[in-house]
Amino acid sequence: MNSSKTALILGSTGQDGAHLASRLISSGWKVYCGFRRGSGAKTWRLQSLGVLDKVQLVNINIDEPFNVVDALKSIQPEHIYHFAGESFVADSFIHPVTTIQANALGTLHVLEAIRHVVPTAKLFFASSSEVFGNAKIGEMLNEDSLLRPTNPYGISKMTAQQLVRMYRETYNLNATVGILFNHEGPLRGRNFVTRKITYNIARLKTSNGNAFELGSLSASRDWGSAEDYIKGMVASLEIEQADDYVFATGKLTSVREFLGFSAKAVGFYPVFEGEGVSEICIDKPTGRVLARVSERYFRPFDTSARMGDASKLTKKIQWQGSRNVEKIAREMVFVDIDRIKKGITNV
Ligand code: GDR
Repeated sequence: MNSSKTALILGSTGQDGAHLASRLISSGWKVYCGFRRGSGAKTWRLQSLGVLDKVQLVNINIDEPFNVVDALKSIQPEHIYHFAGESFVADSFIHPVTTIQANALGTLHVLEAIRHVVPTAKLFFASSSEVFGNAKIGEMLNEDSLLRPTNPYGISKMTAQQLVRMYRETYNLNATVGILFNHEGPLRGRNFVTRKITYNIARLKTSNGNAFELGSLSASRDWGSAEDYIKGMVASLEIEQADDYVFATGKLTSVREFLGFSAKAVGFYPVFEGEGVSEICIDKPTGRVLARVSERYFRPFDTSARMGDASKLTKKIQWQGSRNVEKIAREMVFVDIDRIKKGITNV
């Protein structure tokens, strides 16, 4: 038990923050959950994991440098996990300035505050596979791969992770970078494609509702489990020396396949007909249309399929995922069915 240790999670109201808070609480940490004013209502994730009354909620806006300084002075955390900022890639085309400000400048504020207030604290910074942009087909991406982001979100994360490295090398901060490939679970927001699919499949299974719309069904991602990745993040901060680590499964799955897994899990028999924007997903025995493609969800420029090589992390902490993508889809769709049955519609 680490009963005397204190952790601060910046950006604690999202999927990762909630899983992390739960994990740290169960290991005896005192946990401060930073959230931005306005996201106060989004404590449903912490609540659903049963930790809302076990953590200390603290209003921290990383856009305000002195706000971060004051928070670190009063909390004096030993471990800091930085998840705060913008996380929806598609929106970053619409809000490029906000994205760069929140993710790049916000991270700089966090680094400066750590350097001045708690220079011996350990930092975990959640970066993204979007820093790699369009990799070559079949390339396994690791910590040394070329960074060539193709959207404002990827550029903001690349800038932030380079700042973290610089502070590690220049000021000797114990700052670790996690380059996280997509990671999913029932606490995902509905704007991300996996949860959009499992929520809608659950809705269609439990009602006579209409088909839902998706963007490109051929888009592929290296999808892992959020809970598995959180386990790896906590373990990576137990390593004495800070470093960079890729978190990935090394396997690609298309949106079409993820839809298929989710639909099959609840007893549909999904088949795909048509091509491009005319493609539809049908439940074969009933002919019911489950999903359609709509140009509305196409991105100005979608990042190509990328796979990560997590062997560095695996070697260091014997880390490995416990769920494959089919299992993740199944778990998510059944949680969504359960929520609908209980009348929980606002998550
Ligand atoms: P991503 O996740 O952009 O990879 O970023 P998202 O789930 O939004 O998209 C994954 C892929 O699915 C395609 N797609 C759709 N996406 C959404 N959101 N909605 C749709 O209807 C839809 N149809 C097809 C997308 O084009 C894309 O190819 C996630 C986030 O968690 C980031 O914060 C994180 O850094 C990266 O993963 C790694």
